[in-house]
Amino acid sequence: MNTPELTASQRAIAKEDQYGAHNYHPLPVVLKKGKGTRVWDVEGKEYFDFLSAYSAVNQGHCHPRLIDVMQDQIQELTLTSRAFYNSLLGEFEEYITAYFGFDKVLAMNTGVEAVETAIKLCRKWAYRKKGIADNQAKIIFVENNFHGRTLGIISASTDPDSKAEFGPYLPGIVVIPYNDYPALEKALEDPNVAGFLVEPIQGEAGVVVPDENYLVKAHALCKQKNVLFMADEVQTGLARTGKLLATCGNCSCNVWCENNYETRPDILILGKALSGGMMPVSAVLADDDVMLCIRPGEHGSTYGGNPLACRVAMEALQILKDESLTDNSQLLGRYLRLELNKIDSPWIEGVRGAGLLNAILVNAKSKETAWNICMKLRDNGLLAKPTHDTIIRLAPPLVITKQEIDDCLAIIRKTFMEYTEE
Ligand code: IF1
Repeated sequence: MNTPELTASQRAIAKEDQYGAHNYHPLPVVLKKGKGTRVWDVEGKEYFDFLSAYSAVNQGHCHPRLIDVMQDQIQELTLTSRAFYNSLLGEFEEYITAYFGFDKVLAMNTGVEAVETAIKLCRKWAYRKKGIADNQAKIIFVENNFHGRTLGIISASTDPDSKAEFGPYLPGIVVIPYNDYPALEKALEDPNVAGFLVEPIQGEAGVVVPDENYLVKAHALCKQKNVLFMADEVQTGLARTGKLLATCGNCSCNVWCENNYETRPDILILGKALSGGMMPVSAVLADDDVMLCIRPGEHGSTYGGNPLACRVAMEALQILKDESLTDNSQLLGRYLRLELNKIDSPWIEGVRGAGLLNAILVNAKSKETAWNICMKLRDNGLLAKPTHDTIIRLAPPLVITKQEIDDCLAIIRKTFMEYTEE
């Protein structure tokens, strides 16, 4: 039915509401175009994107080099399945293993598939290498984790929205507090523990950065106890936190860092920006002693390792290097936090983050929720998504310039000043 009194945005929202499952609560803005750090809605209004599709478009929207390789590859070959070899998978595997310094990679599609792959790999290793009795392997997770939405991984969730009424859940999971070394020490006393899976910085929990020595100590303890340290860098990886990976040491990536890990994971999980927003591409990296525990026929995916994904992923990784996006993320992230901290607003309780993965903590006593502030930011031309009631995530594409950061700071200042005037 034609309802001419509605705007184009309202029509699009009504359609989703009528025909789509109600499994999301999006900010009311309907996007139809993106370029670099900007997106445009169906009415033509321009916004700075401060979510970057949850860090999937680190390279910026519709990066011309990604468009080029996609257009080229799409005319050549897109999918073979793994029933046959393809001419790009080996090339991609060589490229990404050298890039991150691991023996082997297993290509998947979405982030959560890569997480599930890591769990399966860890269990195989537990039975085939560590010698844990069949079906007894346990994996340690931390509270407030977010690793995706499959039944397997929500079994480790502590968020009722993600988990409740989807049971029964997967066994073999132990959940301990995050950033709590003694809790990990205690959990690792159990000889049936095979792995520890953690986000180096927690995303959905509200950009929670652990104490400086937590990951280093956790990593060392895992090594000592013969437990696999698995890093979910789906969101924190690929230059987002000002380093190539959040598990890297302090690297200055304009002098391209050669796998300078501080806490080198036994299993590294990547996704999101691995394709720069073009298509789902994820990967699990490990050395031979772990990766070769999975044998032919034991794991896979129709689309995993497809030639199009391989081309796009190599280009997406090469862009991080060529455009020094780790450096840009580190420098502009530091500058952004410095300037945000200068905003004198009773509504802001604090600012935290690493690189260009940041959050403003909204004063819980304020009468406005993070959601309402995000609505005002939207009106002023900046898109950010709240998490929980009091946290606003700020994560622009890493191709953002200093001038653009200044423009965005002006929008954020203006928005918070509007509150102070009320
Ligand atoms: C949604 C959050 C971000 C992730 C980590 C694995 C996955 C994710 C560390 C799974 C996915 C997403 C998915 C998105 C919302 C989002 C998110 F708010 F829920 F936590 F980014 F902050 N590991 N994160 O963050 O990857 O299977 O989705 O490709 O709508 O659920 P996926």
